[in-house]
Amino acid sequence: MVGNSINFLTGYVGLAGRPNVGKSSLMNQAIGKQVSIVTKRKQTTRNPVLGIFSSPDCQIAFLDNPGIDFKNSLLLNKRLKKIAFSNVAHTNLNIVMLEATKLLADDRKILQNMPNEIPLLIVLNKVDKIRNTQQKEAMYKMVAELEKFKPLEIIPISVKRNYQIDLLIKKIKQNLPVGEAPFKKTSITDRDLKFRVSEIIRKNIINCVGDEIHYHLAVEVTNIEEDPDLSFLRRIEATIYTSKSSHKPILIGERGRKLKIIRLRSTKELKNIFQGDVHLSLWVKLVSCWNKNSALLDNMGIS
Ligand SMILES: Nc1nc2c(ncn2[C@@H]2O[C@H](COP(=O)(O)OP(=O)(O)O)[C@@H](O)[C@H]2O)c(=O)[nH]1
Ligand SMILES: [Mg+2]
Repeated sequence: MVGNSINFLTGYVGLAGRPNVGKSSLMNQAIGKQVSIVTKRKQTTRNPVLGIFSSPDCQIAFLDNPGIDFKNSLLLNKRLKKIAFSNVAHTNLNIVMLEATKLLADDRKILQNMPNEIPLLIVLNKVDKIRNTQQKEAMYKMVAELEKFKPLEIIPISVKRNYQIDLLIKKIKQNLPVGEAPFKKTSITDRDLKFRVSEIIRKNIINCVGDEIHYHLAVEVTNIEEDPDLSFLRRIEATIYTSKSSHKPILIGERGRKLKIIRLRSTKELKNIFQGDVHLSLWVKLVSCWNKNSALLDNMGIS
């Protein structure tokens, strides 16, 4: 336990918003490590990820949530929406993240559905995209409209440019209760290694394939084993599930080329995490309709 001082501030902060607004990026930036994966694609975050920010006088447990999409009616998506809303129902403080350049119907719907009794900060991310006076004025108008949701504050930030992230942390801190740190100071997430490894592999797949394919795949790490004979080389085995037979050859690529790129890129990142050598084996397996299959989604922790 750290921080048993009476001045120590700590609590859970929920991150909610549309897909792709930059929730996972913010959490990673605040913590200084890749805790939650980030890509250009929607639906990158499926399982909520807890990211822990520690400083000498506070500990913030960020709950990074899947993006909320009211239009997509796939079972996977309905579950993601349910998970996100239930995760912001028991926090000390919530952040709804929007893009500074646009306020969409889904943003308003998310704000309307946030629990009234939990303090709210609204964060306008990607201000680096605001280039002219017109866009600036549009943002001011947006701020005026957002006041009706009664946030504690509306804070413009840019994760990309590291603009006002420290200010945001300060505002979060000011609104957390006094208490003992729930996590070790050195912990950055409560997720286990298998989950973190599977997410890194999934990120590299997403970066190598199109949207249509990434919605239909999942990754499971089946084994992580140290080999003491080979200077503690780690052998990692993972299966990539796809729900469409036509996607299998695309994932594997001509003469296995695509899968090789995915394997090499993932291995490089995993070596950094483990600070040592890694041998990664990947298999691709067809499991029809995993994203519509309630039992399989339960297995993946998406319930
Ligand atoms: N221009 C710009 N892009 C950003 C910023 N923050 C995040 N992004 C990008 O937005 C995309 C989605 O980010 P991600 O964190 O995965 O969003 P999430 O779906 O809300 O978790 C990624 O391509 C990020 O690099 C920012 O401040 N400015
Ligand atoms: Mg995310």
